[in-house]
Amino acid sequence: ESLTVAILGATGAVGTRMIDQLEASAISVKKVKLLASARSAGEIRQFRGENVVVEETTPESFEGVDIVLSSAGGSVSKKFLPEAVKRGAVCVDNTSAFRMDPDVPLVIPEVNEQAMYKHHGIIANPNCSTIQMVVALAPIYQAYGLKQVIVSTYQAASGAGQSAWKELDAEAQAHLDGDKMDAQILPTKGEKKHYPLAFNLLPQIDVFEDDGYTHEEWKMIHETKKIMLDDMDAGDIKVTATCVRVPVAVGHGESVYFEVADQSATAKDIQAKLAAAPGVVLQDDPDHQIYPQPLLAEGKRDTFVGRVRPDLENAGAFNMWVVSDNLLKGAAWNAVQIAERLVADDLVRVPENSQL
Ligand code: A2P
Ligand code: 11C
Repeated sequence: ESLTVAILGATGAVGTRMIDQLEASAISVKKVKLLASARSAGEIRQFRGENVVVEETTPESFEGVDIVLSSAGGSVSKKFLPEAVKRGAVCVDNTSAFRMDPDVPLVIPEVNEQAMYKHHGIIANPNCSTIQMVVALAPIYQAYGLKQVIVSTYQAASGAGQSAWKELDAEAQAHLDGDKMDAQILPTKGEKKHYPLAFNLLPQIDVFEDDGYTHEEWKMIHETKKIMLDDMDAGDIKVTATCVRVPVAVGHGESVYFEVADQSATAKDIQAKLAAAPGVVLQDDPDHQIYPQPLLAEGKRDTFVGRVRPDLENAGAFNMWVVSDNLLKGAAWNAVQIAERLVADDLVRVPENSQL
C-alpha cells in the first residue's frame, strides 16, 4: 500500500534530511507533503525526481496523511500533532514535546523497537545526544548490566538548527576577517545573553533548570532511563551529564564513562559486543590512530565508537568515545527508521479513542 507522508519542518536542518532519508527508504510513498511556516511557503523542493511546493502548516494540512515526520520545534508539534492524530495520521515526532508522556513510546529501533507496538498515534524520537549514547550503551547493558554512566558531550552547532549552524559559519568568517563576531542565537534561542561559538566552547545547551543542570542534560538523564529501563524515574542506572556546544558543524561527540555490574567484563569483551551491535561501527585502533571523528561520521547513519579502555582506578569501569551524525541517527534517520518499522509491522493506524 502506498502512503501519504507529511514532513513538518521540511525546510529545516533536520527536515531537509528527513526528505533525503525518506527518499532513500523502502517506504512506498504515494504523495509527500512538505510543511513549514508561512515564511517558506511556495518554495520548491524535490522528492524522488518530482518538484514539491512547500506549504504553510494548518490543521487541514493533515487531511489524508498516513505518516507525519515532524521536526519544527516543540511548540509547533504541540499545536499540530494532536490535529494530525485526530485526522488519523501516525506521527513520528523529533521534538521534546511528547517524549515524557507515558502514552508516547520513546524509540530507538535498535534498542526498544517493541515499545512502538503500544503507540496511541505519536511516537517520539529521543534527543540526538541521547540516541547515540544509548545505541552504544544498550549492547553493554544487555551483556553486563550498567551501574553508572557519566557523559560529557561535544555537540555540533547544527543540533540547534539551521540558523545556529549559519551563525557559526558567519562568526568564523568574521573572526578570520578581523571583524567582531555577532552572536544572536547560541547558546539557545530566547535566552537573555548570546555568546559566539566560533573558536569557543559553550557549556550551555538549552535553558537551565532550578537544580543547575541544563535541560539538555536533563534529557540525557531521563530519556536514557525511559528507553533502557522503561521508566524515566528509575534509579537502577545512575546517569549524569555535562553538555557542551563545540564549534563543529555536524556530528556530536561524547566521552562516556560507565561502570558495569558484571565485573568479569574486559575492554575486549565490550569491543566485541559493540562490533556486533546493530547500528554501531567500532573504530578502535589506537596503534593506527583510528577513532571516531565528526568529519568522518557526517552523512552516515551509524554510531561510531572507539577509545574503549578500562578505567585505571575503578574495577568494572570503562571509558569510550562515541560520535554520530546528529542530524541523521540523532534525528532524521532514526525517525525514518521508525516509520519503516511502522510500515513493516502494520502499525500505521491510530487506535480508536486516542486521547492525544
Ligand atoms: P521555516 O523555514 O518556514 O521557518 P531548524 O530546526 O533548522 O531551525 O528548522 C525549523 C523548521 O521548523 C523549519 O522548517 C521551519 O520552517 C519550521 N517551522 C518553524 N516554525 C514553524 C511553524 N510555526 N509552523 C510550521 N513550521 C515551522
Ligand atoms: C542540540 N540536542 O544539539 C539538541 C537538539 O530535544 O530534540 C535536539 C533537541 C531535541 O541542541
